[in-house]
Amino acid sequence: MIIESVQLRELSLPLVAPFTTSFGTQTRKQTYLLRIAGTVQTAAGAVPTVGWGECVALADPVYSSEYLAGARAVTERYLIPALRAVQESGTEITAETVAARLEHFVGHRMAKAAVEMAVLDAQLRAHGVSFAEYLGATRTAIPSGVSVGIQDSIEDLLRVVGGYLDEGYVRIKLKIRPGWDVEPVAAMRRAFGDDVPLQVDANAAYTLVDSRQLRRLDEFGLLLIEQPLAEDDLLQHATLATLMQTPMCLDESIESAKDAADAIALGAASVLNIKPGRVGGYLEARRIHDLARAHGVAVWCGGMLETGLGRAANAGLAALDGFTLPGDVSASGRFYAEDITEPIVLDAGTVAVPTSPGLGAVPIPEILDRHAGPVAELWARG
Ligand code: OSB
Ligand code: MG
Repeated sequence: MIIESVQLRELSLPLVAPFTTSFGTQTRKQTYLLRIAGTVQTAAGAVPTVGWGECVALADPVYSSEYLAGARAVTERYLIPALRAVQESGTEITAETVAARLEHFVGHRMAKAAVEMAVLDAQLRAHGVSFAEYLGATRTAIPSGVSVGIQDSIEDLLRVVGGYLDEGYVRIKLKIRPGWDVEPVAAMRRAFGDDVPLQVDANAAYTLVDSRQLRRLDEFGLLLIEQPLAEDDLLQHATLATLMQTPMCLDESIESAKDAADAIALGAASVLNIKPGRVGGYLEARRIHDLARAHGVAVWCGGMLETGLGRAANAGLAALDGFTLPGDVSASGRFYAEDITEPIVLDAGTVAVPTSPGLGAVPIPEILDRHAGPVAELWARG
């Protein structure tokens, strides 16, 4: 495409309830959106287009080293100027080349992913192609799971989970940490039976020394345990996987297809959580899906409390064949009383895969204005 402008706008949305994980409690979703405008050459001529990207970095560097203000800074100072230099040298920017053009900047995958997402959205809109179609997905709806934060009491947990099951969510993921692991899982099984698809996510809160405690989870027939150990503990995850029956799943440890290949080769994971932002974008996410599928490793789509924009895009990705487990792509209402797009809804335990061009969602201007800050021009029309 020929890029004419790039704008950035910060956004802060209240959560319907606090969300607690082993690394902290969130009461608001803070993010920024990128809006990239330009033209794309198609068979019908030059088509004006707009694309949206959403950054999944959390406000603080507690899930990964990235954090929102850092992602914004690297985007303003390095990523957008680098793309501008490429275009001004006479080379066209395409969604498929964004990652390569930014590769010399180390890390900052969530920041890069937001840029690629916006270019891809703009490009696909101009061509009239949906995200799912572009990625090669064929499913029209995806089963929807829900990630349940750490609660103040078992009683609260059972009430919250009961509500989600009543809404129709087909899989429950419990956040765990030392002191909140076997007891809530056992209570879940007592209250709702052994047939509810159930998994746990530790967000790197344990060490191998805790393996005896973690093994106690084996008796509950969990689908998987997600990221019990630290980000860089691939080898230790491989060891833990031999000590437990519960399938080992990695989230934080996987930042690229290369990481996924290493994890599979080491036996550190038999399941992967794929989050497009964490791995630098939807194109790398698809490569990880393809790699895992070739190895017979199941994948599912994780979430980062995305707004309707990221949620719509995730639904497109999760429609690929290899996403054989329900993901954390839940309805907008799971986190937000008011989403910035038309809300993503739950229908008989599934979320529809958007079919309109691009991501399949756009911000609603009046709602965005209520929750967003001023527009920053990162690449002004000129
Ligand atoms: O580990 O999957 C995680 C949210 C923020 C950071 C990390 C994680 C999560 C979730 C929520 O579990 C997933 C969602 O968006 O529903
Ligand atoms: Mg996780």
